[in-house]
Amino acid sequence: MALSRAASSPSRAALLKPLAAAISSSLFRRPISTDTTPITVETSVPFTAHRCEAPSRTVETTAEELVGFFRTMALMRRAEIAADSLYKAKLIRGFCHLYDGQEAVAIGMEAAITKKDCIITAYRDHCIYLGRGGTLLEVFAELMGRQAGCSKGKGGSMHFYKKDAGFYGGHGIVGAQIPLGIGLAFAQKYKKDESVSFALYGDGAANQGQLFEALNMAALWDLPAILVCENNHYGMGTAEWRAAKSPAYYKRGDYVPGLKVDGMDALAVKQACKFAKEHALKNGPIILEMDTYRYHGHSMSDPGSTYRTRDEISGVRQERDPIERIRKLVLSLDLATEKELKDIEKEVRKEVDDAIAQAKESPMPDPSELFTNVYVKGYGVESFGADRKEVRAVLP
Ligand SMILES: Cc1ncc(C[n+]2csc(CCOP(=O)(O)OP(=O)(O)O)c2C)c(N)n1
Ligand SMILES: [Mg+2]
Repeated sequence: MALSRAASSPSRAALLKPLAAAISSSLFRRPISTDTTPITVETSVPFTAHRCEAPSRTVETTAEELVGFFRTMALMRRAEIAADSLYKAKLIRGFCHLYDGQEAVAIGMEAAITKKDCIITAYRDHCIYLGRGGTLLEVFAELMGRQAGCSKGKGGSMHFYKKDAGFYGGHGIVGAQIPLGIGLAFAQKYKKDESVSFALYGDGAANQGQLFEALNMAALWDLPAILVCENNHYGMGTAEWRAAKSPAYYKRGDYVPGLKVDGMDALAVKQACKFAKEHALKNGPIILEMDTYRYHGHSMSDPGSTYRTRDEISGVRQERDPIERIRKLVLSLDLATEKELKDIEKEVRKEVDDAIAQAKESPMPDPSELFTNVYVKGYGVESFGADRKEVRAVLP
């Protein structure tokens, strides 16, 4: 299997360099995922800073955290691959944007913050939702338009929310979530609740005017806002170099500090988000540019190979894959065996399959529920079937 071959390559094992000299031998190793002995690891790529001091490349972690990262990213990856199959089987309809390749951003961010901190993102939202504690059942039920979905089957792929965990969506209009995220930060500052808001957007969205308007207000009022540009280097079929005069997105806030981060390294993401949270609470907004990559096309209608080469995609998989990097680190630190990691992958595969089976059992929303939480009541709105003739529901 290509993935395990890549994992055993010694040259790539050097991508993340363990600093700790005294690493426990396998004989004395505690059971995986419970060992909280501190381990220090140096990120392979330094941070590049704009108008701020870069944080240290030395990141503190534990076996528990690293194996947890591996498990959660493997689960996210598996879920996205399964969503691809469900889409092709026509069980998921409409829009669907997958996150495989970008998992380290979601999990590194979560490792640095709490659920009191808010997150808002665009339409590539399934794994952000899982990172906030959403369940696989809620994900697949929502994707297939079922009642057990996180938006009761009425939002679909682009409209996942989990307000009880500070997740405010799931937005389809490119860039529109950025001013909303700044609004969340405004509320946090107003209520003095010492938490921050992460507004995620893509490299394509970074060229939009509303980002700069929102940044101005955030900086003017020192709002605790962290703007995360997930730079996967492509918009909708357009390479960043065709769309952006300056692709240094971390610098594009001008007067707003920024940091460029290896977004394929979960520990670098964690370090950057921890730094950004402290910065934002003290000084106001900061931009984090996460250098990342998406393996799938932009959406399900994009094969993803017309504007980039297959070699480029397989090169990233071989050299920078976020899951393989953690696998190599865990193995090189002797925190788990290859078999233990393979077993984790088997477990998550089963979890995903079980969630899909359960989601299929969930009924479609009742027609009487069609407008609930969608339209304001009292306007007599009617909904028609696919033939556009038969009225299926009327708003009370
Ligand atoms: C205002 C607006 N313009 C255009 C679109 C169509 N559109 C959807 S995604 C996208 C590209 C965005 O790329 P990027 O911000 O890099 O995010 P990525 O898809 O790479 O995560 C475009 C043009 C839209 N949804 N909204
Ligand atoms: Mg992009």
